[in-house]
Amino acid sequence: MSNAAFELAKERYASVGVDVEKALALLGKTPISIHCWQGDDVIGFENADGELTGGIQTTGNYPGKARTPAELMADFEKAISLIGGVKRINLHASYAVFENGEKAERDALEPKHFKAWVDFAKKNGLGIDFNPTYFSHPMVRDGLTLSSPDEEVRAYWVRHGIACRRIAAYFAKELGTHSLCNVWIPDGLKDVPADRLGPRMRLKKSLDEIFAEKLDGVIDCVESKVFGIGLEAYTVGSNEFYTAYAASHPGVYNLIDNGHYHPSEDASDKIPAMLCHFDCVPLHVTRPMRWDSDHVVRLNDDLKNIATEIVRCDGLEKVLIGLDYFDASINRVAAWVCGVRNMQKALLDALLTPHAVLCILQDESRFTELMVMQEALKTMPMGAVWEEFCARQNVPADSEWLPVVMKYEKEVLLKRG
Ligand code: RNT
Ligand code: ZN
Repeated sequence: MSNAAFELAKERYASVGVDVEKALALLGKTPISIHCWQGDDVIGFENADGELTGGIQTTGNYPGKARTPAELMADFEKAISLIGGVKRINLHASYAVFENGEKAERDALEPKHFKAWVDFAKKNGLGIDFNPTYFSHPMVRDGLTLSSPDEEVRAYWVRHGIACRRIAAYFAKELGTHSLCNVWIPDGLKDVPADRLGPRMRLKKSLDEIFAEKLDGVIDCVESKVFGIGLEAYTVGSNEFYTAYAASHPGVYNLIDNGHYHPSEDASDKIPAMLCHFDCVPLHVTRPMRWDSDHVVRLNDDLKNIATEIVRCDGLEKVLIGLDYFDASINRVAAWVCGVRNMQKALLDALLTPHAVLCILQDESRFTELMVMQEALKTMPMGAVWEEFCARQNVPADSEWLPVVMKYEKEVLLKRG
């Protein structure tokens, strides 16, 4: 059955040179990697009352957070049933599933501790991305891991990194798709350092040790940050440090988390800059807000700019889109669904933009026409195309998915202790 609003929208887009069917097809096959950690406030399964440390924080006490692998998997399945397109799951090492009371230290994790996730991924048709967990752990001493001057600490975390890359290789092999393996460490200092070089040289050495082994299917990346809570003065893994590291180590990429830069910087502009030099640009898409870098992704200008760069730089296959936010003050399933759908809407909006036409206006210095056309495009009927996307993907429209989540909250989430 044809939808009249969609048919009209299609004609309007055709009039500015946009092929709506092509946009829908591209959106439908663009994978979004969904972070598991929104479901339980970044706690993981190592101990029930685990505490989140490492310069990141969740705030809020909304009821119903997942406490076990079974609960997190059920919640994730509920979320992805409301999201169209191709989905992946992004796991952290702290989400290892130990069976029969068996436990393993982080530096001794093995693929078998993630078999439950592989089964889950196969059942749901997901690829898996991975992150070693260098926070919320007693071996993080004085806020340091891979850059620690204490050789026992540094070596422990190097072993963790090596173990995690092998787990990522296992995901890639089992699931027949790459596994992005992302190093983010909290290492930094609260107050004015006496030495900024030493920690960075130690981090460089640690990374060289971690990345020494060649592993099929693993895409390695490093994630910088400008500061963390309690680590305001100095971050060892800064943007320049990691960008230069990635540029000088083929096979290692620089992950851009748009919440990790100075607030007035437009992180979207990093995408074309990186694409000049790298064949892959991994992203953590989030929403920074003042001092916090992890609010639920909304369809705002920052997000639209990111999607625009991905699309107009022909980056849909090169930019690996992952989300990274955690809000404990609202329904966590809704947080997932809302953020992922917003990412997709931003991509759709970018796919419905006649970039080639705009580009000619720029190159011919026709800046008045460029501005007027950019503004006119803002009121094009993207919503009707989005509704059509949801219908074709068999997921609810915007006005229909929240009741499904609320029913789940009543029947499942609120019954958790
Ligand atoms: C922290 C980084 C990092 C984490 C996740 C949990 O500032 O953004 O990516 O959010 O690994
Ligand atoms: Zn991140």
